Amino acid sequence: PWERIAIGHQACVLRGFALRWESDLLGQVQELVQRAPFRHLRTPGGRQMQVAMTNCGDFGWYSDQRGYRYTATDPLSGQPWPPMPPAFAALAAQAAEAADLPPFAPNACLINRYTVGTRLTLHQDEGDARHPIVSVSLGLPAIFLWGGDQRADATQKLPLQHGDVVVWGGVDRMRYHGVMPVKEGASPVAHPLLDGQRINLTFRRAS
Ligand code: MD5
Ligand code: FE
Repeated sequence: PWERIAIGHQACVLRGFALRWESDLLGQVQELVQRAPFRHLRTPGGRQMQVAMTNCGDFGWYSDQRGYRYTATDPLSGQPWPPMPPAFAALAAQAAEAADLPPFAPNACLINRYTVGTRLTLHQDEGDARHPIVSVSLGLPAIFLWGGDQRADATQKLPLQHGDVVVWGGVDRMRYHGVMPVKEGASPVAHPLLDGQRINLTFRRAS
């Protein structure tokens, strides 16, 4: 029981799409963060990010004073990022299919953690725009800011809830976007990982 809502030419929200994977996703994230803990990365400008991050898959998104890039190993441990759990890859592939996009096999999954008050300022994602991005929202709701191809373009506010999946492809892939400060609230499901937090999984193809 999920619903598809078009939000652009090649972007859509799949409301509730991740709910049937809920317990699998939460269990896997909890295991992953034991091997590769959440941490606050630094932007190339030297600022510590409010959102805490970790990764799984062949490549992980990383940022420090030297710039941002995808790495095959976790700089914190020197070990490869934990493998992407099969349930993650399956969810991302099925979401792309539900969005009528070509087969999508992500090799990078960025895991973002937002506590109350945390926001993500307007930015543009780099990367291979031939491949879509699939993003999964878990825990506290958030308001996603969706802009245009220029930073100064007007933004739309898009509420995202626990279990929602958004797919961005093609012409919509390089639009500016961000997340408004996450508000306090009761998590829609009782789980230690979601206590006062929003978790976002972002699936990409890195080279
Ligand atoms: C989040 N994360 O909710 C979002 C979900 C990030 C990030 O933005 O960079 O980790 S992914 C939202 C996204 C990705 C690619 C394109 C567009 C939005 N878009 O064109 O709007 O933590
Ligand atoms: Fe982004």
